[in-house]
Amino acid sequence: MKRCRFYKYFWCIVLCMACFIGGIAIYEKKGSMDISQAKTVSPVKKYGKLTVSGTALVGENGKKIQIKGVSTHGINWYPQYVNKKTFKHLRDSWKVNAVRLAMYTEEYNGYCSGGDKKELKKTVCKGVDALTELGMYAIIDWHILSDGNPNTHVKDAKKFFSSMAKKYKDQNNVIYEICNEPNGGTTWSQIRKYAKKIIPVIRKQNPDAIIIVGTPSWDQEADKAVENPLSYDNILYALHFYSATHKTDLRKVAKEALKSGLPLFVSEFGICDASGNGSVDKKEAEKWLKLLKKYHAGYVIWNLSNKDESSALIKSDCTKLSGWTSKELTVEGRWYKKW
Ligand code: IDC
Repeated sequence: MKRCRFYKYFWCIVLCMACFIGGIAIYEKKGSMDISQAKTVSPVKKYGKLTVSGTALVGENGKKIQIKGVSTHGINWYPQYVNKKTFKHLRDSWKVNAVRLAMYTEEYNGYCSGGDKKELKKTVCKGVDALTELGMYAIIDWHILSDGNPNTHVKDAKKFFSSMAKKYKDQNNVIYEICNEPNGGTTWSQIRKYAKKIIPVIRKQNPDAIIIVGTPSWDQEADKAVENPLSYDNILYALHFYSATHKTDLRKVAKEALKSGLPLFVSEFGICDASGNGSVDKKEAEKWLKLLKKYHAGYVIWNLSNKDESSALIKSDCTKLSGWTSKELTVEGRWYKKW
């Protein structure tokens, strides 16, 4: 009789233990599923349409998002990197949430200097469509440089942005950068004049689109925009730095602008010198990124190519378009991925 009761308790205890262990296993499995599922939630799925609020971008979920992106080199010269597999690798392995599609306007094969307009537009659209499928933000960059003053090609710009905005008017992931780096003495009032022509063209299609506007002297005079900002919502003002050249002085301009509440956006930066080449300065770059983090201001690194220059992310002897090992990345590439 006693022996019988002992067995009854024994099996009861075994059953309880089995339930307990099984419960833990199910809980852990569920937990790990949640983690892996969280990984596959794309940036656009999570944040949706963005609006500018103070110095930050805010998603539909009410949360701030800091754009951490990669810029292509000129798609006029390196179109091979504009594809879904490359961008997917950047999203999943580098945790990049945006890609800037840089289209030169005046340089060799530029959109306004003899380049194949149809082909260039096709490449931009291929990039936007790939990013849309991946749930990433797309920045369409009208990459003026040697043209200096954006008014030089204002007619072309109007047509280009009108057709892009028409095509993407119902999308929540497209950001328009209307002039890369005004330079050559172009004043803020000339940039404003240009912006007032282009912004309405985009906003006619998409009334709340996020638009990035360049500032004088290669996007370094944010103070001019602080003095006389544009009277539109959802505008970001560009500031560019190359950390081996631009240090405390330019950072002071950025800091003052951010402190005053100007929504700055670093649509291009490098950790080398302003030529896109030369030695790198990681320490200065980290000081920059810490400042930007404090204000939730986004940044995009230059450049996605294997050109033989320090600002390229991929080594020149590597022709792979994704899945780069750290040995196949340049110093800048390795640093950014790690950061
Ligand atoms: C550089 C490229 C280089 C190319 C040159 C064309 O890295 O390969 O030959 O443009 O003129 C910028 C510009 C960006 C520059 C980059 C580096 O926006 O187009 O790219 N830079 O010089 N502003 C500051 C630096």
